[in-house]
Amino acid sequence: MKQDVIILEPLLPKQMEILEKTYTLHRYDLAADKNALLAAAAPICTGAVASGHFPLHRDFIARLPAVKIVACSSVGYETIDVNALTERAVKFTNTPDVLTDDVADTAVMLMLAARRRLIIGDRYVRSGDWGREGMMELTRRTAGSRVGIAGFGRIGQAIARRCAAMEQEIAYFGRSQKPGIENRYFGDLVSLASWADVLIAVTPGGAATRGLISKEVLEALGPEGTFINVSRGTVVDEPALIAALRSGKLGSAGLDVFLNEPDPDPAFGKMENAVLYPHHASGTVETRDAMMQLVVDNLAAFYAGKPLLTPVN
Ligand code: 8YV
Repeated sequence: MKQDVIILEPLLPKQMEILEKTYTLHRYDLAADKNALLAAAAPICTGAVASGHFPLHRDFIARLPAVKIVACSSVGYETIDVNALTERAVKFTNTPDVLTDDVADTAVMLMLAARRRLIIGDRYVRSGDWGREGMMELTRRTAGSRVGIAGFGRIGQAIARRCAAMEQEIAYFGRSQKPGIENRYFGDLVSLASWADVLIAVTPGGAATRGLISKEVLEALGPEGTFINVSRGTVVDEPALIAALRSGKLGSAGLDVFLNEPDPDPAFGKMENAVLYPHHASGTVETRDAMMQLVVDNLAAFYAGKPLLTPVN
């Protein structure tokens, strides 16, 4: 007897094909009348597929009384009320580890691109300015510079390993100092930003980190400093970031995430000192395949009564 699973956010085609063969799917994501689909699916769906962008709030969870497992296709899940799931003994899984390298690579890519003005340089060659104007403006060295990492979990530490290979001096900020970590710890972000040449935000999203990178932090990083965000748009005071970049109080930025995705503030598009990326840090064939497969494998483990691969609660 096939289990009934509601698809709130789809996976990639390869994994959707596996789900279609294994379960009876209820495609909330495709439904024209979502309320009607929810009403029909609610009594029978024991599983749900979501992503860290789907607003799976308490009231929505209450409309899925039969669900016992929610498998999420992202590592971040601040839009999902895990407490509400746990209160109902609903298991929840996400996709840690498989995207760590890609996100860490993206942070380094944005750091180098921002500090060495890669996009400006590319345009300088393509436009013929190089021939007309001569040498491009000098940029800033990254090797040997000081990098502060806000959020020192798996991704933060993977970034640190990459920065160490570039002989950067590394310090970190977090809720508390991590035992066994040799890197310098700062208990407050303004001090870390004052110390650093580069500040990389890689904390989780959500209410606890909203506006963590404040105007004061950005200005402490300063006119020669670089801010990198591979976390969530909510983590930084975005109006303050725009103002600091415009005024030159912050030197440059490399941004993979924004407050308003997929239509970020148009001010960013007018900036020469910001390198922009469309929330694509995990956007490789290999990583997205691994993330989607984790969703499939967690569901299979749950229904087989086996331990979940990547449980959150
Ligand atoms: C994307 C991410 O959200 O996993 C996360 O938390 O932010 C990214 O990996 C994910 O790839 C879905 O778009």
